[in-house]
Amino acid sequence: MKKIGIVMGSDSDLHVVSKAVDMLKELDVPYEVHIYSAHRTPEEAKDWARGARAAGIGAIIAAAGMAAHLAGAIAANTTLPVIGIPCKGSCFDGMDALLSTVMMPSGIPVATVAVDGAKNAAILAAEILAVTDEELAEKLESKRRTDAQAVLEKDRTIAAGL
Ligand code: RP5
Repeated sequence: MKKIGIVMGSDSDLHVVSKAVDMLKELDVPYEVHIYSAHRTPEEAKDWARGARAAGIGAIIAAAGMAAHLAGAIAANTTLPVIGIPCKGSCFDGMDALLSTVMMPSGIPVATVAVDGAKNAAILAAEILAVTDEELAEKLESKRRTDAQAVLEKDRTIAAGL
């Protein structure tokens, strides 16, 4: 199976990214994790993105906050699908990172999830791999069924109790 490449701009993003790691673990999807910054270590970020396909990576998750150019800088250096997670920082409720991640120029796409939306980033990355992996596709279907059951159980509880 291809693996997911996860990169974050700083270890201060780890509390967000760990939710993506947890989701990939739950789905038994292999991954590798790095800290590279679009601004502080631009050469290392570029080199990793350029080597990602040859390293067996099938999709990339890139998380960053503030002037969050990491996902775009990675996407500029690979044609693998890149999923951006804008991370909420101390200002602007993450709007700075959201706009920096989502507003990509035509030709270099970044599939941007919600601010701090690490779990969805992992699910989307798994869905990309599942296009050619029936077993993973079935795991994703099963998770949908389980999640739906959890909602219906809450519905039964609230309907009975109010
Ligand atoms: C971004 O700047 C990082 O992704 C992080 O969200 C933010 C702050 O980084 P630190 O100053 O905490 O290392 O590049």
